[in-house]
Amino acid sequence: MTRYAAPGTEGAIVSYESRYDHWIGGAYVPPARGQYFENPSPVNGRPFTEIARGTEADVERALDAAHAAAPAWGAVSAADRATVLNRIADRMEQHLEELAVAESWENGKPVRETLAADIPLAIDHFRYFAGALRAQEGSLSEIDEDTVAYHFHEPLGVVAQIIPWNFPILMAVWKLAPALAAGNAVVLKPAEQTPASIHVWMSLVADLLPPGVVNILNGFGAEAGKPLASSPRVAKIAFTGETSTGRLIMQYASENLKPVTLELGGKSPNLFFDDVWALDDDFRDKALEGFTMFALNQGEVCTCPSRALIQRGHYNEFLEAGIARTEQIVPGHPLDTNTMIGAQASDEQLKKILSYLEIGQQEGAKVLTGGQRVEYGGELEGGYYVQPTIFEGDNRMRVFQEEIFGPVLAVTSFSDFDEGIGLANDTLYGLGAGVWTRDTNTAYRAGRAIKAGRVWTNCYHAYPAHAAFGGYKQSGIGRENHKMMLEHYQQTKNLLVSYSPKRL
Ligand code: TXE
Repeated sequence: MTRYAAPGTEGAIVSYESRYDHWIGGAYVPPARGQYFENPSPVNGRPFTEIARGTEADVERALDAAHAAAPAWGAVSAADRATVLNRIADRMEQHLEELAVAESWENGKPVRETLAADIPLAIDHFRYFAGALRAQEGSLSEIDEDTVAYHFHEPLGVVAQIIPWNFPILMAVWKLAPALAAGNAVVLKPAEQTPASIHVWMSLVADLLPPGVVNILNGFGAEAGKPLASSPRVAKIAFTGETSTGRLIMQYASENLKPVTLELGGKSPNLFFDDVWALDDDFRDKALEGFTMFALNQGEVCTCPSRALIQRGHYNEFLEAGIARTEQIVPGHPLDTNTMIGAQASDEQLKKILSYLEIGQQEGAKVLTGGQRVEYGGELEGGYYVQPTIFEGDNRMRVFQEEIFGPVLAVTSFSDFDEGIGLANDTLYGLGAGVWTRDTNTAYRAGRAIKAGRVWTNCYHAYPAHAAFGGYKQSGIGRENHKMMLEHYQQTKNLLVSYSPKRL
């Protein structure tokens, strides 16, 4: 077991600046209005740095820098752009622990996850898009024997990216890697709850990128995000966040007819068919692990498997074992490598989760385990901690229908395939889902029948760079990850050429 020292204390491996301005054109630029806001760590609720409060004037400055940098970056050869991406990955790998601790301290998530998942996945994302770019090809259509239509990929130019607070570095990288690979310059706005770790990342890789190719604009949604997403000077807006914010982003973009990709909320079902219990112990064990995944990242994952649907044949046994397994999740200090559940990302999010713990009980859902805030003393005093909680109820309840974004699971049963799929699809959302069965026919039919962009089958919460990720229904528009993302950040140029010596 390792216990990393908190930033600012003796032996710490990451140090934050006491203040972060905007990162624009390869340098720190103070906010036009001179205002800053405090950034607390969820670990103890205490501010550890202050952040520039961006407004429209800052957005314009960031866009000026991005426009100045975009043509030259777009003209860099694919091989050289790929080399830059690979160098960024190498640099991140050299500083893996530092980035992991920075991310945990700012977001409250356990360092065992940032060390093993968040940062390695981000590193791999850069490497994947470096490779995908090298392998990308244009195409040609033979119109007739003397006429050819060539199709080229061109960068969009300057793109806006607005990200949330649940995976600050990984969400930034999911958007930055394909956009940079495709030859664009970026203005990225981090979430106001977690703006600092992306600056730790930026300072580590700044020398590898030409100035102005990546600009980090700090600030709040309405003050900095809105003018960015409303600007006619961006060629695309990529957004991850709440569904209602996604609707606003689309409205802003429609004014200037700009394309959007939206990665929004979810209420993902996790279906356990009867044979999971009847089969061998190893598989049962794996499924139980899948059941507890609702608490991963404190439940602050858009694909959180927040509804467990268990087939009736073995409902009681499975649920009992699932509760026991959930109670083994180790809570504690996020910088302790033993800890499996850390702090919620913000005070606001903590309050939202606690309000749902009350709502669930008011509407008659039964608490099977958890249900309380955890208040530690000492170093963790003032932090935002919640027990993993399981509600039993029915799918019409609010705790089954609304995105809580905390370690809160709603459980119910189903009798047969059709009822299970009906319950799985009875939600406004369609981002993720899980299916657990060894019956290949059931697995295939369930996977195809669930209206969600990703259905994990006999696994959950895996996010490889080369699998497409995104939502059906109100969970979003477009995809992230996978080489198809390059085209989300490119224009298609068609040259239609006649080689015929004949007159028209
Ligand atoms: O999201 P917002 P919030 C869900 C989750 C959570 C809830 C609220 O249920 O409890 O949303 O979180 C920027 N114009 N998800 O309030 O507001 C904002 O500054 C432009 C699911 O944090 O959507 C931040 O950078 N930008 C989700 C980003 O949008 C605006 C992850 C996300 O904030 C803006 C996060 C505006 N008008 C929350 N308003 C997921 N799908 O992963 C806000 N922003």
